Amino acid sequence: QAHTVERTLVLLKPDALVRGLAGRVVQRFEDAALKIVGVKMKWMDEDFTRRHYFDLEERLGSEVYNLTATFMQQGPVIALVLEGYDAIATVRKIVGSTYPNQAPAGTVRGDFSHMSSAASVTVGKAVANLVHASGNKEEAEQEVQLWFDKDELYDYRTLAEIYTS
Ligand code: DGT
Ligand code: DGI
Repeated sequence: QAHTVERTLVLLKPDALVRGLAGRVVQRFEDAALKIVGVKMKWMDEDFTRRHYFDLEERLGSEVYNLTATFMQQGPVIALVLEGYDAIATVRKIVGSTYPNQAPAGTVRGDFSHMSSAASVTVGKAVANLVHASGNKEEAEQEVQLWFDKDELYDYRTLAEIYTS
């Protein structure tokens, strides 16, 4: 399959911000030559959380939804739109699996967190996994559209693009 330029949504969740990890997490995406084409800070409300995680309750049940929603609203988040070849899969690779205890070292979740879903259930907490990243093309398109107006996304060329074209 051909490699295509994609855009994907990343959220630095409240745990990343309160731990002061935003810069180091963004650095990893820039290091992988992903281009930042949109950024905003937001404190999610109930309505917007529902729209972002519109299918989470149906997929994983109301307990997981409620824990996740409360967790996402405990502080502000930073939303990024990243662009690059196969950006959706590339970002998921850099981020690592949903449960940080299963995410390999070298990934954001593997390096900066260690929580399991089982542990989160016993302590009645959300999985503090630092970032959200769109899971596939359809989700990416829907999420970028939910979070950003067209005029909040920017087209520009990186130095690499300028000197290789
Ligand atoms: P994400 O983390 O928002 O990027 O979403 P994914 O695609 O990595 O994971 P997903 O969509 O299956 O789950 C969304 C969120 O729901 C996840 O970040 C944490 C929460 N969650 C998922 N499974 C569990 C669980 O077994 N226990 C608890 N407490 N939360 C869960
Ligand atoms: O698509 P619409 O329903 O006309 O517009 P929208 O409510 O999705 O929001 C427009 C812009 O505001 C879009 O860039 C998404 C952004 N937005 C970010 N956070 C929120 C938000 N909109 C709402 N309603 N609530 C939020 O918390």
